[in-house]
Amino acid sequence: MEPHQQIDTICAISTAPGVGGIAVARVSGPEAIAIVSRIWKGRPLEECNSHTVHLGTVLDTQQKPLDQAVATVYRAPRSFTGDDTVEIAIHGSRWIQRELIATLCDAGCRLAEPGEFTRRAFAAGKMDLAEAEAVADMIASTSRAAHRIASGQMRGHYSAHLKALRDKLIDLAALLELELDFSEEEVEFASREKLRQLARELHDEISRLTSSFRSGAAIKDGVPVAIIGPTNAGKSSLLNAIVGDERAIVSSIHGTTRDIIEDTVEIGDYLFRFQDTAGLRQTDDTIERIGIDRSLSAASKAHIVILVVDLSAPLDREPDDLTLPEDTPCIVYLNKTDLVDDAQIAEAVNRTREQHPATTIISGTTHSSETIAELRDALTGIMDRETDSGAGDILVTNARHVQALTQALDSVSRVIRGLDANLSGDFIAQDIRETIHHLATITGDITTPDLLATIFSRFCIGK
Ligand SMILES: Nc1nc2c(ncn2[C@@H]2O[C@H](COP(=O)(O)OP(=O)(O)OP(=O)(O)O)[C@@H](O)[C@H]2O)c(=O)[nH]1
Ligand SMILES: [Mg+2]
Repeated sequence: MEPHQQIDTICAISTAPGVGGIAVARVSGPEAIAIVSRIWKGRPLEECNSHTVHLGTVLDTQQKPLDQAVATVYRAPRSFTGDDTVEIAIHGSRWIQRELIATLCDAGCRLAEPGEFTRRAFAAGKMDLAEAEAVADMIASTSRAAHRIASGQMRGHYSAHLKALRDKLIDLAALLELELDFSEEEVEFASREKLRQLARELHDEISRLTSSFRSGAAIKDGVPVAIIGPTNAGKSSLLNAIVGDERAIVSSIHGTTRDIIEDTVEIGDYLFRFQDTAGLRQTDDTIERIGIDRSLSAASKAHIVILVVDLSAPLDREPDDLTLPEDTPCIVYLNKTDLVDDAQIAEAVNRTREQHPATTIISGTTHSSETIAELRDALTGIMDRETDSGAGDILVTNARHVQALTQALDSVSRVIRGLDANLSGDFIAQDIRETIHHLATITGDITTPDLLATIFSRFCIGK
């Protein structure tokens, strides 16, 4: 944890840049109330209690009235940062905002750096690092699911989970010490078995957290869904129907789409990032070939793949290029049911089920809102199942955390190997300490100024 030593008072506009009905400037630090008082006409703020709101007038750089304003006073330590804080709500003109910040700086403030308010909250012990990072995720959240994960992390669910893991590791270390103490006696065998069991439990839990990153990152940034399949199957028609817009060119000419066309849509709790791709077929055309390579690459990177097949086109096998990624959920969509009879549909469904036993199969036409609704439900269903499996809401969304977890997994694997090989307790204790260390970097119990600078510089100014 950082030492809590605030020397100066900082200020920034905390609302979004630009014009708005109202803008809010935040002033925080030991001199916050004194500095705002210098530019404030109204009830003296020095006399005001914490958590009170006051109407008054703020002055400009020439000590003339700038705007009618509302000031909210928070006294240390009962504020976001832990220091005295005043939030000033003004009319949101760009000029008023600029002038207010200039006046505050003249009166003794310094302009805050990105994320500095949150960094001070962390330094004051108001939140740990994972919770502070969740503040940024919360601000960036674009769907109900992303918001749910971030708000759980902000309220400390994730940190509590990590702390429980650390406590177990400390137990493990304690058991090991016990074993060392009694190494001459019979107690050794029982402890080793217990140690092994505990280490395996920890390994499984850290491994589950590490692999939750695939879903966590997809939810945070928008779930990438690649729409692939042979030319003319109706991929672009499908994209347009799902997003409700003529986003991609549709034509009966094979090879119409040459490049990836992306659009995002919120469906249920999730934001999906759809990618319409160039149709797969044998070709000598250089540009088309590049497009097809991009389609295959999109499919390999996607979180979910929708394979579109034209039922009216004779096709009893998939394009040679296409091998569906094994661990990627796939929906096979049999399109253009309006052009074939029921027996043909049934036969195609059966054949697909044999080829891809684990996939969701949907048949229909891109003109039907029921088909589109069915596809949308299939997509949210896949995400619901992924987020429901495992330990509730706890999904890792942060690349820094997954890196630390991967290292923790490495060290805990060494603990298990050490126990299996009957290594001396000292060696094993070293690996346990390393595992604890890696977990501690996530919550910021162990940290460096460089790391903090990197994390908080990604925040916006005013947060
Ligand atoms: N009858 C019928 N035609 C459809 C359906 N969906 C798409 N089409 C038609 O199929 C043709 C190809 O549609 P596209 O959406 O351009 O196909 P694509 O898969 O994007 O094709 P490429 O970009 O060439 O790979 C167009 O003429 C569409 O109007 C459907 O459900 N029924
Ligand atoms: Mg197309």
